[in-house]
Amino acid sequence: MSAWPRSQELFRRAQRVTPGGVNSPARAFGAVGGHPLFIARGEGPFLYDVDGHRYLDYVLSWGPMILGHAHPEVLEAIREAASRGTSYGAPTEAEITLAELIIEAFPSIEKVRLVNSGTEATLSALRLARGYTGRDKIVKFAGNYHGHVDSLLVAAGSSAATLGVPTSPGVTAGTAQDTIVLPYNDTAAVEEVFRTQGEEIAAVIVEPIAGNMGCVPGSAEFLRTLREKTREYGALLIFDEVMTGFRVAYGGAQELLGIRPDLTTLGKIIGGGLPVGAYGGPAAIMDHILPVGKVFQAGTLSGNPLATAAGITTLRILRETNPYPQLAARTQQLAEGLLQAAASACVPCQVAFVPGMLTIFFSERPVTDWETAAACDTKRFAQFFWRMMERGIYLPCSQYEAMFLSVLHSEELIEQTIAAARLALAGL
Ligand code: KE4
Repeated sequence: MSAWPRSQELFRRAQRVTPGGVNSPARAFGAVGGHPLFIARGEGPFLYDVDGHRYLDYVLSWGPMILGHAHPEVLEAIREAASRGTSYGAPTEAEITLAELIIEAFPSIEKVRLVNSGTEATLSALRLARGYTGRDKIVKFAGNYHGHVDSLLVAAGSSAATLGVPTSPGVTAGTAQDTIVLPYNDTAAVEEVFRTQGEEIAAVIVEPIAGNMGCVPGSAEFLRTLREKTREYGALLIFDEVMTGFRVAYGGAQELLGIRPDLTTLGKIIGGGLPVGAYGGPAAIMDHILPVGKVFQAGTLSGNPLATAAGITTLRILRETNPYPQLAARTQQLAEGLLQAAASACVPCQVAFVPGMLTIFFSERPVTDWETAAACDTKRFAQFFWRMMERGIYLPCSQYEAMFLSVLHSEELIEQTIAAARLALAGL
């Protein structure tokens, strides 16, 4: 008898009308077995499923809910905006305010264009880089995921990797031929590709701190080389900070790393749980976008009043409360506790973490790229996943995803998580 009869029933119904019963494969539980849990509501750091169970949420909508679910001020901002209508297809002051908050947080950004998802942000940034440089080739890294952009669905991470289609059918050879895929953190490979093809490269797009093969930080040497080689050969460096923007620091990974990319893509947190993406950079590059320049990009609901209200409120709270030192401390507390629990259970694990993001890898060796991530014991991960779920801890349903903390993941809740992990890892 399933502990989740209502979810089971809803999943059967969902599968009749939507491929796999989900609107994103990341939610499919494909790598852990069983069926997805259907959620009734979220509140603070908790999710409540349709069968009445409560979970401490380490997915947080895959990153956006850094303030926790149903934050009263965010909800009030959405309600107030909605009372004046939901979309006008015309400019509003809120779009300026959200852009100003992003520009203030990211010194590398002078102008920003709001879109509706991280995918739209990365596909737009790529088109801009190609239009600006007049070149075709793009460099990306195995295990990095930048949304479902044709030219980037080559050796992609996240649910593409989880479900075994890192290179998707439907991406034409013509598209893929302009995408060069290198190993992440492989400085020599970067130097070689620029030595041989540098003049043809429009841009390098990278997750400066990868979250889509699990949490794998880029090494200082790797990222510095990307910055140097792109500058030397006139290619643009795109930091995909859809996940890390306003998460690892208010100014994202580039604030932590002290590296200024040419373009930055954002999403998730800047929408406060509503659909928002953004791409930005120096005016000299961004002004190549129509209607100032000739590179086309458009969107019916880009910068819509509800999403900008939620995003503005979220960013203002983050700016005013500066929760990042606390997030860093809580993430470290969890990392240390998980490592100790794994050692006590004699389960070989690695734990990688940065403020607000963490992954426990079931691996004998450190995970530094897709090759080492793919070698993890995903069966053990699946067992751990369900043992934690049964103890009320909701983890991302893949070894190739990161756990996220909210500002409401308290010391006490972290201790409860560690205690659950001790039991879940025992005898694994
Ligand atoms: P969206 O189109 O899903 O808003 O953003 C795509 C994207 C771009 N860049 C990075 C670094 C990302 O992490 C993402 C999306 N992240 C995944 C989770 N790893 C979203 C979850 C999902 O696909 O359902």
